Amino acid sequence: MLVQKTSSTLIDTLRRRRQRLAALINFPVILWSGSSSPRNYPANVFPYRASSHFLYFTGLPLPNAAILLEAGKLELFMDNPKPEAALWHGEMPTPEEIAQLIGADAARPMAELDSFVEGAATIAVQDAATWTRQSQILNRWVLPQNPPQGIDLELAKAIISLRLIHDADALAELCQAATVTVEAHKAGMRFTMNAKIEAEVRAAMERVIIAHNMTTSYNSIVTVHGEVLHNEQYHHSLLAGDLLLADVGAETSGGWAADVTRTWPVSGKFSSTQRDIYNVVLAAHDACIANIRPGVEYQDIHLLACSHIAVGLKDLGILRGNPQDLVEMDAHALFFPHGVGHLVGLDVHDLEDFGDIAGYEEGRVRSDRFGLGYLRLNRPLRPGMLVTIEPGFYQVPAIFNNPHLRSKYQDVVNWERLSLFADVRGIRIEDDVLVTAEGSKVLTIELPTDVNDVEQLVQQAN
Ligand SMILES: [Mn+2]
Repeated sequence: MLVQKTSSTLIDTLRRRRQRLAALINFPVILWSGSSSPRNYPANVFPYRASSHFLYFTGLPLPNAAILLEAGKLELFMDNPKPEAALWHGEMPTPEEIAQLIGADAARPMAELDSFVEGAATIAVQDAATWTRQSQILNRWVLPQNPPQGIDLELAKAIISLRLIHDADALAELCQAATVTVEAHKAGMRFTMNAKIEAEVRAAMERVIIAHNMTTSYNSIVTVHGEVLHNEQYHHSLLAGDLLLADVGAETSGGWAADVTRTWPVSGKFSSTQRDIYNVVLAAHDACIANIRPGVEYQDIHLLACSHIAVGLKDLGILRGNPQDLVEMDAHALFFPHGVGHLVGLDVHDLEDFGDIAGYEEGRVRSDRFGLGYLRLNRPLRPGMLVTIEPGFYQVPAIFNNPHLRSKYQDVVNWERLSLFADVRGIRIEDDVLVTAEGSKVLTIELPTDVNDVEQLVQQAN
């Protein structure tokens, strides 16, 4: 069977989602699922991932399908599989059977979609075959790189307002992704002392995810070069003095993501310099989480992390001056250049297909400050939002060797003192935090952050 059976509660959830959408807009919506992209010839394809907006309203990763949403109704457009497909792919459910699984009001062949496009809004799907088809059938450009306009923008804002706040079904899936991700990280820690290169630890972690019939929600980062923020190489040897940074998250079959980072010593024991910096990052992480509650500005959470980093690095003798002044001049960003986190949901950087429309409250734009420009979320927090908290410390050569930055911050950094911390190239500690009515709930709380607990897990080598 192509698709797993859906539960009756999911059908209710899907109905509620489209009724809530209908309450926000007064025009029809057509959402395409997307199609798989070929590698070297049409039948050898990259792993297929349905569009998240399609998944939100159908719960199923159907390829080559579209849905019409109008006044709370759902119609599925999908062709019967070609008769010869059964040879390669097995018996497939009919569109009518799939329509029943997702509580759709009708199933129609794709060719009929043409007669429903009048006045319909849509959202561009990333794969070229699909956005080309969207543009043809709607007779206007629908391009993933263009910000939505007109009714497409109205639709985007309506969907953002729904997807920002997770319902019970979404939360159940997000918790599953978080639980499996925690297990994957524990497996990675326990395997490290047996591993010779990064790839072996990655395999131990992804094994857990794959064994739960999940996928990774983004390309795993498992590296002894944590200072390369999006390092996707796994060939480096693990040496006794190294820290290993692992940013690995699971995605459920319904598409819901987790995003977690831990940093641990390859030897099972942090050096004193590694421990000192780790505890600075951990203090920032803990303070941010302790302050998450409805109404708090996410940018203030980010600035709280910055100020903990500044205080901690000043206490270690790495930064000089008044911590508040250091944050105001963005000196913390020499070591913590990215934002403290982002939205998580059906995507790991949830809703970022709309640029900053989702991440930034209406009327706000990105700052051009060195210490704020990479902040991906700038809204007051509301119950039901899921965000990451992921402060870090990195020694990035591209930053330290930048002549402009080097001269601007020449006097506030004790470079000689910093050189004693050469065995700390990159540390990040990242958890997934749900905003609740009372405050917050850390979905990944079962994964230790404390140095002694982390060391103990690594030392449990199997
Ligand atoms: Mn993240």
